[in-house]
Amino acid sequence: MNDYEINWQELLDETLPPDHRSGFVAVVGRPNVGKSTLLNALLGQKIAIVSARPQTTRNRITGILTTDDMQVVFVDTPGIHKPKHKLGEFMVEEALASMPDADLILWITDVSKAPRPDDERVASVLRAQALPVVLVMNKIDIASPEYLLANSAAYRALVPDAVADIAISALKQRGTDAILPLLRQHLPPGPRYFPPDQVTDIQERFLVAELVREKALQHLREEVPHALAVEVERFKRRANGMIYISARIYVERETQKAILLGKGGSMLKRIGSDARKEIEAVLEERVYLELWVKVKPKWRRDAAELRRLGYA
Ligand SMILES: Nc1nc2c(ncn2[C@@H]2O[C@H](COP(=O)(O)OP(=O)(O)OP(=O)(O)O)[C@@H](O)[C@H]2O)c(=O)[nH]1
Ligand SMILES: [Mg+2]
Repeated sequence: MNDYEINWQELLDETLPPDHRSGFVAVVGRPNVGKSTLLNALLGQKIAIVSARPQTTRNRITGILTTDDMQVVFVDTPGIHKPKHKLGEFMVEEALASMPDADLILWITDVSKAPRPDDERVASVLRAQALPVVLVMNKIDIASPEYLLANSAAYRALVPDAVADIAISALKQRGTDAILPLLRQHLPPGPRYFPPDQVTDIQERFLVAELVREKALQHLREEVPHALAVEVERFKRRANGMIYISARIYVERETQKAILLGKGGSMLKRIGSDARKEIEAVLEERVYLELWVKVKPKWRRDAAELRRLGYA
């Protein structure tokens, strides 16, 4: 570099305190333990959908938290489980792929329950790698005191080399304040990787599809939710200030389509209305949302379909 060139990176870094820390934090664990709930709580903003059903998250989702002296790039991941189809295999691969790039791993567990085989599966992956692990024992708000001690001891025993452990409730935001100081302690010195005002790298279209899927997950029962995929086909900002969105919901069977539609289309209407309200709140714009349902047999086992839907 010659004398006249400005090194912008150096200028930017100059404004950071000398002990600035940063890093990538993979948020991993078995399905349904509260990974996405915790990510949203830490960011103070909803970027990952949440539901009472296991296997809600299907992709890696980046959430960026910037303070004066630290930038944490969280990567929320699908729950690690024993996959039953190609979609499941993709999800588990997504979760595992978050680890080699990470500086630290947050292992989220549900301390209201004893470790399950999927927890043991996660723990064995964690023990086989050299990254610092922070054990997060979530859902203390529903953990009965008599089991809390035994369960937390059982989780600790699975990761004897963990650099720290902490008991929290992501839902009630209890204990969550202690997570950032812990991360600061264990993340390496480093620069900001993203502009300080950037919270995520997900696209609006993706978030919209996810919010539709979340509402469908919340309203539907039994096996239908897992067979759902949502594709945003049109996303247009109109001159009148409204966003026009058209999305297609895929299911695998006619019977699932019938359940999704409900009597006289009432179920789909409810899902659409809930989704529209939340999309409007998140995008802070008025939205017209149109939903369509299409049967696509066995799409979860079809490599080409999965690729098209962003699960590849
Ligand atoms: N009582 C209680 N429920 C919680 C807590 N954290 C999360 N939940 C609930 O647990 C369920 C699963 O939460 P998610 O955040 O979707 O869990 P996840 O680990 O991201 O799940 P997958 O994406 O399926 O792997 C939801 O019903 C949440 O409301 C908590 O601290 N206490
Ligand atoms: Mg999740």
